[in-house]
Amino acid sequence: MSLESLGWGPDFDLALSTSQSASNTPLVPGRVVRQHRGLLTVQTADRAFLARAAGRLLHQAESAESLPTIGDWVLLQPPSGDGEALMQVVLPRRSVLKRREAGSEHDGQLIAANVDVVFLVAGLDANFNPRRIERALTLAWNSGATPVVILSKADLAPDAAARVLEVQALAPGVDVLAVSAKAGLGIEEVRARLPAARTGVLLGSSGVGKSTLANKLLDAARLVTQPVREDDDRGRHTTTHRELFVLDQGGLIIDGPGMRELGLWGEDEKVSLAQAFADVFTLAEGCRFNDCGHGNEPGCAVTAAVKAGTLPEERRANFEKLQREQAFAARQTDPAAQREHKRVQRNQSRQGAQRAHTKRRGD
Ligand SMILES: Nc1nc2c(ncn2[C@@H]2O[C@H](COP(=O)(O)OP(=O)(O)OP(=O)(O)O)[C@@H](O)[C@H]2O)c(=O)[nH]1
Ligand SMILES: [Mg+2]
Ligand SMILES: [Zn+2]
Repeated sequence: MSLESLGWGPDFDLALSTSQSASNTPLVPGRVVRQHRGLLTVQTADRAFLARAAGRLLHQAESAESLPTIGDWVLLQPPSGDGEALMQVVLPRRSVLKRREAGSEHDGQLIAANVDVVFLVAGLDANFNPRRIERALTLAWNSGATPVVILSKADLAPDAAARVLEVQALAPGVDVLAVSAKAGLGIEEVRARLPAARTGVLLGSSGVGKSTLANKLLDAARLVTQPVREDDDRGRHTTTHRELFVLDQGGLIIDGPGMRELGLWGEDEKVSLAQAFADVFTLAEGCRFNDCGHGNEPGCAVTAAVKAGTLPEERRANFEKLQREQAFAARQTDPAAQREHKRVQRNQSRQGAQRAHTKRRGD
């Protein structure tokens, strides 16, 4: 198996020669193709190794985010006998997909590295929720990869075409595909986005059909799938590890467990929020005040668009919610933002008290 067939590109050549010359033991390049809890499998040109991070790599890591994850290119020191290989170097990533760790405001949890396309999968069944797609898009833009929305189980939706239009309105400039793995619909359109050496990752809640689609792309039932529960339509978290598969056509696809929540965090999201809500940002340029909250402010162009029916109210509300979430995340790390938040809160409670007072007087 050649490294090219695993997605190796010329951009890694330089990184490799630099890292090789800095090391005195001969290291072997390979890609992390399977991740089950802490256990990684690395595929090299010759064979697959079970691998763990070398002590040096663990010590040098600035955070968990610098440790190897699925899709990473690493340099290995092969074991002398049957043991595990040691990962000594993680090559610089072309892209990295991460989400906020549940319960933590700081650490991003890595989902995959060096992906070119993020397939956001949402089922066209009872669980269909465009708001969730909007959130996931922000995360995808932030990764450096290109998002593509897949509306799966299209065979269950008589109005699939209308849903596609609905999601297209939420995601300007993003491809939205109606797909049915069961009926074999839209599969070629997914395939077309994974030419040789390009890596895609399937992202979405448990039970939306990620593994079923991956199987279809692989043309073989190699991945475990399971029916969703009848009563609540929720999946069962069938897939418990992440794995990278090479398709016949040469593209690569990563399947993994479903995710309950795609948290947002950190400063970088400002960029992705601007991309995911480019239409709202453009409207906001027309607001009278620079710090317009797009609520009841006079001269607010966003509110005007909602009233005129050109911007759906839910989209405005979701934009506001994501902005709030982001501001919250920013406050966790930025003292100036914390002070500003306290100041605004104090003003608000003072105004609230004044209003209550005025009202009582008016009674
Ligand atoms: N009707 C219909 N059902 C589908 C389709 N694709 C998948 N399913 C069903 O949806 C259920 C869940 O599919 P999986 O592929 O296991 O879902 P998953 O996203 O991999 O779930 P996790 O591994 O738990 O994250 C299974 O019963 C599939 O048969 C489809 O195109 N149409
Ligand atoms: Mg699965
Ligand atoms: Zn405004």
